[in-house]
Amino acid sequence: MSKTFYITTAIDYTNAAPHIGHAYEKILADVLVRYHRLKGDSSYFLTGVDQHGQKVQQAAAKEGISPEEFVTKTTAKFIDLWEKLEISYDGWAATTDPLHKTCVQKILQDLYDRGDIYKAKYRGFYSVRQEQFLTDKERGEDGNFGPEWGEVVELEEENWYFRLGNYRDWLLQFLDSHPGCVQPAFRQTELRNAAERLSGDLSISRPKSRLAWGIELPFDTSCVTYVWFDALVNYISFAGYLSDDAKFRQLWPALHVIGKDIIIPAHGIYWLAMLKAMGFADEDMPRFLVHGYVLVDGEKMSKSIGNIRDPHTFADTFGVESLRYFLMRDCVVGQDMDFTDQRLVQRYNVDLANSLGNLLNRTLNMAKRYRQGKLVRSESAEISAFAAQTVKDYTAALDQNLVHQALEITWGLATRCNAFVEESAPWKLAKDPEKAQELDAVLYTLAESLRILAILIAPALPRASRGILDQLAAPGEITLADTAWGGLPDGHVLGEPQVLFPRIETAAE
Ligand code: ME8
Repeated sequence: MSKTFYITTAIDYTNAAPHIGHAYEKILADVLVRYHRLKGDSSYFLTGVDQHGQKVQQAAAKEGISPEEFVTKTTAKFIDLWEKLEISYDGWAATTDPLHKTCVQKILQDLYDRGDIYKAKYRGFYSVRQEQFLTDKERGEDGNFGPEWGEVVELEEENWYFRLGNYRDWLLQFLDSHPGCVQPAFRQTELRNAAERLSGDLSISRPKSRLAWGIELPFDTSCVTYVWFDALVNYISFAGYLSDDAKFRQLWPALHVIGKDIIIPAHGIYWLAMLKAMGFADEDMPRFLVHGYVLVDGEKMSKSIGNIRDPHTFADTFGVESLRYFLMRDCVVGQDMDFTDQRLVQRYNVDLANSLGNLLNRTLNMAKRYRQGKLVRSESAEISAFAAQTVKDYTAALDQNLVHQALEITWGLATRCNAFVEESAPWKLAKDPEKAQELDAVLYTLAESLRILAILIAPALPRASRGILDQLAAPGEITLADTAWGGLPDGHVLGEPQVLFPRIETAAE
């Protein structure tokens, strides 16, 4: 059996409700996994929630409820949203799951037994309000810790450390010999630079006196595991590591889809070093697809600015697929995008309502009017060649995870077909009995192009894809191979035209 395409996303903190940035990442991974399914690859999509840690403990305390109760409540919000947005995950990684906890503890015990974890005293500045040690990075321009940290005291604490520094040389050698391990390439360069500066080890424990909400260390019950050490393990614990060897061998290694803020140091340094320490070979290291940020009106979303966007609102106002389409089409994979309501509506109206929606509607209506919906097989060689090239370019883009590019290429075909309608003017051909064959060719070409378009949009817009295939009365079970020209047989009767993407009329429009 060939290897499975195993794709994961970051697991979201459950200290607050999901926002549009979380939605972007999950939709991106969803489109990629749906593409692989369309190709017929065996695939597995893991997503989930990061339920432990100080942020959750604090948020729960604020509401006066237990962390368990709090995470159950917030986790439900993520699950609800993913259902609404049709995120088709196969596995759900929630870090309070006993399977995960056991795996984290086994890994810790093993690293401890091998001498990769040791105890040491740490003395440093500690923010009582934020409940965290501060480093020089947190100092303001005047060299002091700013008022946002509240009371800062010098504190000595005993903690457990992972010998991260021992893996620096290996990491550099690994990154140098594996170009393409991090996409886009400039992120790999940044990671390499950070690895070069790496010094010191990683504190992987927190005393329960300060943080009780976490996975207990197997060799010291007075401490819990540092939340990142716990969270990163989800990618393997939920893939069968140390519990289901056959599953793990089938899945691993993964493609990790993550945001730009968590490649350095969490994934690119801690995670790779952890895997190396656990004995993973170089060829079993994961790959990373690092996406940018969704900005709102040019700004980072934050509670203090009050510009956090709730994906439910967009999905309810404009429809799930307009949101999926906008995020995937407008965000160049790897770069930031600016999210504005106006651009969402514009994208929808121009690409979905006008270009694709109109093409579908015109084609079905003309076929109905001139031929009672019945097709005669013949075609424009130019358009069928254009469609074949589109499929080729689309595949090349998606094989490199470039979803925005694949959509742009797909809409190239829709645009070409709309122009073809104008050029061939079926309404004129219909008036001339001598042009009957020409008219048949135009109608078949358009219907067949629409069938191919429906397949190409399936990963990003599964509902619209089904809707188009339905209206064409074409088979709903599709694979990428079905994009070969000629799927609609001679004499095929198309279905009834319906408006798939009604225009969104807003004051701004
Ligand atoms: O970092 N635009 O969780 P998180 C795009 N629990 N992506 C964004 C974003 C934005 N505005 N804001 C956040 C964590 N993200 C950890 C991960 S993985 C073992 C543990 C992305 O809820 C962010 O980059 O803060 C990350 O990939 C994901 O959302 C979860 O962020």
